[in-house]
Amino acid sequence: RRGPSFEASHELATGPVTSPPRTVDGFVREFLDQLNFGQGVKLSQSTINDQYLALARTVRSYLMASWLETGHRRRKNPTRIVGYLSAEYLLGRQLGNNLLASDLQGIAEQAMEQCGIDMAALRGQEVEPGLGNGGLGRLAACFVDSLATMDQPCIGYGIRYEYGIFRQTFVEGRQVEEPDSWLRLGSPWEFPHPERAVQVGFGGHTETSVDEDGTEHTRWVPAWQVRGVPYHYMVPGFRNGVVNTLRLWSAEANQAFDLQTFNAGDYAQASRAEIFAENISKVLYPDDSTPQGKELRLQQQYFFVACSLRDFIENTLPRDVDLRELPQRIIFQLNDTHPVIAVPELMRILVDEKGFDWDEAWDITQQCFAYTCHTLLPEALEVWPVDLLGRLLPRHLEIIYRINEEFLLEVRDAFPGDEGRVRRMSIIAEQPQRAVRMAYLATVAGAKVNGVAELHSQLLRDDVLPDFHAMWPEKFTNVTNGITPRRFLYLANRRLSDLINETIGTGWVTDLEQLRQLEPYADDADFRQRFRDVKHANKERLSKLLRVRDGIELSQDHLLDVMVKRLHEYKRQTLKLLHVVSVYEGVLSGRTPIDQVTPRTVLFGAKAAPGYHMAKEIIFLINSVAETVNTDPVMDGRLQVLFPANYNVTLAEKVIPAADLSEQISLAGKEASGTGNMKFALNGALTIGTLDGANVEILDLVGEDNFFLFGMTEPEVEELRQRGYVPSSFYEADPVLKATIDLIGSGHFTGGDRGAVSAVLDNLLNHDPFMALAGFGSYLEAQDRVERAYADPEAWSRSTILNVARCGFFSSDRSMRDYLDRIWLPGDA
Ligand code: OAK
Repeated sequence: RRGPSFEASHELATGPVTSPPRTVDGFVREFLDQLNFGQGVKLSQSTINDQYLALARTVRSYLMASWLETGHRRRKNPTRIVGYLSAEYLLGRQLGNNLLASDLQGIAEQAMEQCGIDMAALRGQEVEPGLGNGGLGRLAACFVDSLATMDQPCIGYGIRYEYGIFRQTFVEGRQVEEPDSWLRLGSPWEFPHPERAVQVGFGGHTETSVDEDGTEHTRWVPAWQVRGVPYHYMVPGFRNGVVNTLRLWSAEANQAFDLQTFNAGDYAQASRAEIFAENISKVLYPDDSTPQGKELRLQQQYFFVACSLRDFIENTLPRDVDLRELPQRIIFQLNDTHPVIAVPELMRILVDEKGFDWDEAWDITQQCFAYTCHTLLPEALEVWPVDLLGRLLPRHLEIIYRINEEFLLEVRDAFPGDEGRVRRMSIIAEQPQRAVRMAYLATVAGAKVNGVAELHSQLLRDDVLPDFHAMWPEKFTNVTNGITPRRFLYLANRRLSDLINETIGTGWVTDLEQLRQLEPYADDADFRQRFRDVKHANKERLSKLLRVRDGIELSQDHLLDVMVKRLHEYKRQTLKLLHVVSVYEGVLSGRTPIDQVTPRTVLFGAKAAPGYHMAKEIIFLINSVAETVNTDPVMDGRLQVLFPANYNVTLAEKVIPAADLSEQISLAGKEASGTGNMKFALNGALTIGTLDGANVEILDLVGEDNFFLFGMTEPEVEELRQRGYVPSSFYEADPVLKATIDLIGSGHFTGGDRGAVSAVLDNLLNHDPFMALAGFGSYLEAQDRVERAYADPEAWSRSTILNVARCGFFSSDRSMRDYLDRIWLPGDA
């Protein structure tokens, strides 16, 4: 299609692949080619979807040469590469990011204009790949972005779910989940590679034989197999000619297996087998940090790590590399415990398939894995019942038992006579049922174990894995999370980026600490005005979007107070709601004159796990309060509660740059890190928050004058729990809290129906596991400070600018540096 020169270079396969010319005309030509030959339509007859697909494929064409070149360079230069194993990647839309990375935004816009096409409409056509639940999945996406930008070799391994995180709608205020069929209109960013498919076994039994030397050999005989087909995604670095690969696996039925059944005449069974296999990558489990212990989930986990290990060892690692050198070639980073079954899988490959003896295999395995923990909630720590695991992966269970046996010998050696410790540390839990503790397995096998913020890593050492820390203190380290400045500042907040570029240049995009140079401008009245203008324009943009997307009106002149994150009791959306109701109740009861209410819009965004009853009740309560407060004339429009449905990465990119106030109000000691907190601060919102997760580090960096701190410290929380926490005593002691809760309890927000909100209220008054009532007083007091500060626009702007200037630390590039220095390539530093 590109004429003889392209054909020739392709045919000879000697020189580098050439990209289309980086001109508007070159772009238009490639685009029209993609439309005509890729989509099979003429421009005049094309739909928006045709145009979007052609545009995406055009951008792909420009990145292709870099992709091939990067692969070539990596193959020539053998180093230790990162195999990031993650069950989730919450990528967000690809078009804008890839245009930004390839520096084609300007050209593409002009090209589309030349074709008479509205580029914004094409952007809107993309359905984001929502292959993750929340923080953990989005972090993985930020990390692969940073590694590409830093030209670090990395393969991201994961699952190509046919359905990502559900689409949330509200029906009469209640969450309804709809399937997310993100592939329906085409998936221009992926490259299927059926020729690189691998086989994955399940079930069956093990057989042991003894050879002439009397050595035992065990072999796993699976009962059924599925085919894992890799789909490759480009992960472009920021304008550096690097494109790494994200390799997501899709499960397919095995033709051979099906055909046998089919030929035997059992058609129904043949198609059942197909459905069975394809089910494995059908849908993302929508539970954020609450594992369900479902068999299909374990199948997903094993499926993708088995594919990934097979792919790396057989298809990526050069044939001539001795497997004893595996640790010099790969480090598999375990993104929480979801991929931990990779540990016995690698042992199985080395011992059963490659003939290594146990000790040597274990030595290799221990150098090939590192483990990141992303939670502190005990209920989030994955355990797999041994009967389930043994049924699905009998050989792996044997291997886990052996790992545990040898590990417990080590424990007895280190702590003679301490059988209590041995029981506590066993990888196998005995109560309430025999089960494998995946976090323990990961800790035993991993060369390093890290938490995701300073406080989290400390609690991990002291509270979650103290025995392991006592045994191997050097194993434990911290890497504070980060976010990619490309997507969450440059792409999401073009106006602020332009202002920054004009002021300090563009170096910050790949070296975020350069934002420090903005500090002096906090005292520059002209700069502050421009900073406010940016915020105002971002609010306007959000307001337009919400009008079209949700039919919601956002008031321009309100303080925009935002709480967006998964719905979880520990995150305390109810505390935010209690604040809202208290403001309303104050006016309703005459305690607060209406002209003393700071005009404020509270914006929520949150999905609840479909099986998490309490979370869904809280969503209903938020929607109920919103409806009443928004329409009650007594408030004179001064308090608005908005809850656009289906919060996702795409919406985050519009909401975060518009926010004034960032709500990070989890109970201290519960939020491992948080990453939304970083995104808001970097976009010039001030934080109201507790000393939890990475809030602690944000506060340290931005300073107490530029952060609204409230609430108990983690030790204070523990102390209160020890003393015996009685939530109702807070209710009795605080008349404002009492009036607030009584108003909800009266049925005021639910058309007089008191029962409709009783589950939430009973829980708060009688259990309140996350101490919302205990936090209420100090939270309200902090909100007062917010309003006083907001009343002084110059001082407020100064603080927001200092937040931006001092948050360079939270670049995921820095996180990746830390992983490289502390975990992946220690000694190279
Ligand atoms: C999900 C499933 C199991 C365990 C943890 C998670 C998870 O999403 N954790 C979140 O990870 C983020 C990235 O490290 C943190 O910022 C959040 O605090 C944490 O809840």
